[in-house]
Amino acid sequence: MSAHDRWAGTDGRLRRQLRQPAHPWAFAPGQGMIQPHDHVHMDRALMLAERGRGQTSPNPMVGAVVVSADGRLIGSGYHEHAGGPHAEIHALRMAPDARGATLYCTLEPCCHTGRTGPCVDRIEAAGIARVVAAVEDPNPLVAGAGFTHLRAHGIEVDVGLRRKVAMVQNRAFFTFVRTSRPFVILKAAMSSDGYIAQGPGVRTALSSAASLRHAQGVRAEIDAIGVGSGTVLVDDPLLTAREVYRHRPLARVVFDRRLRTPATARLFSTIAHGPVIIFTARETADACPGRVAALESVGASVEPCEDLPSAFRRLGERGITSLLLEGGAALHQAAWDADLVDYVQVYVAPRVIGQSGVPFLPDRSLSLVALADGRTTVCGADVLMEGYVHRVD
Ligand code: AOF
Ligand code: ZN
Repeated sequence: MSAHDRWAGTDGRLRRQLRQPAHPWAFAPGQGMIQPHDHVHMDRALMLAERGRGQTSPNPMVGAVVVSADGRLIGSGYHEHAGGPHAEIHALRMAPDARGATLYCTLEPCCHTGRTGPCVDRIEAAGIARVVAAVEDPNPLVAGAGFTHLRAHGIEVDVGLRRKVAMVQNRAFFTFVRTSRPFVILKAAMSSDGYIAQGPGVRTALSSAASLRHAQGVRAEIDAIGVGSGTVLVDDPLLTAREVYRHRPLARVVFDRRLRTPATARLFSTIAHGPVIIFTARETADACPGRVAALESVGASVEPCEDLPSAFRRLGERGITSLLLEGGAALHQAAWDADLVDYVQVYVAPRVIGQSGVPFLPDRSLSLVALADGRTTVCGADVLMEGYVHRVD
């Protein structure tokens, strides 16, 4: 095996990702030239978009900035929550006279009527002369038609400035719109010799307080947390976002083919935090109507389902754009084998468990150092290693 093959993982998956050709929307300037100040204004729009993090699902985070012909910032805004005004509208409302101005936006302006009207009409009516957008909207109702509309009305359009940053910012939205399933983060806590528990069914606390706090931060912005029934039986987790700000409901999903989840699980004491969805095999649901009824009586929604891909699609139909897969080992392996993992987050603890432990992804087709755009972060005594399996950009 060559050094490159070792670096890129053993199953070719990451290699395929990294060898993808440049995206056709890699920077495409319009009639004008991109100037240094364009980057500054787009960065401001990206920062504004960030204020919507965790609040806008299933819609994207979007920021917008209006700059007058003589270079003054005359409007800015961001998308605050799904169903509310789009970022462009907030920014234009702040700028009563935007004739001849440039609008910077982190996503292509929309040209359709959804819960709100088309932004392109408002942009045109405001007399905007130029639009600089980071990236095309993958929504099939838009998908380049917003740019076409603007150009057809004499507005100069530049696309692709900070494209990658904008796509990563909205990685859940891009994955959700393109694949009709959520962006999936596989999360695990692992010993330094590669084990996630001391033995099957043994509750093993590995993470430092700093790692636990970091993980709560992820829970604050995700749409759903997923676990296997084994994790419910062994850990009896609450699966809530704690000590972080979270306004929206958090969906909790149990993958439970055999319907082993007890109606007495602590999870059902937290229904006020968000729905609990239990995916089970159709045969199990048919054979055990009493168990289904017991789970439904404590607030669960029991959904018969063929396999993991169809369960993930069902979550997409519910508008769940991101899913944090917390374990256990069987669920991680199933998602990995079905090529449904987009991003991996592993908190590596300075502890050795030894060969009697439960290994993390035992087929060893995942090499943490081969993850794309990989990052390491110190979390107390632990090191968080994370990166992409499927890049969005
Ligand atoms: C947003 N915020 O700032 C922009 C969006 O249902 P609607 O009318 O809010 O439309 C949602 C779609 O509009 C969304 O999926 C995306 O394609 C486009 N742009 N959406 O929520 C915004 N600019
Ligand atoms: Zn819009």
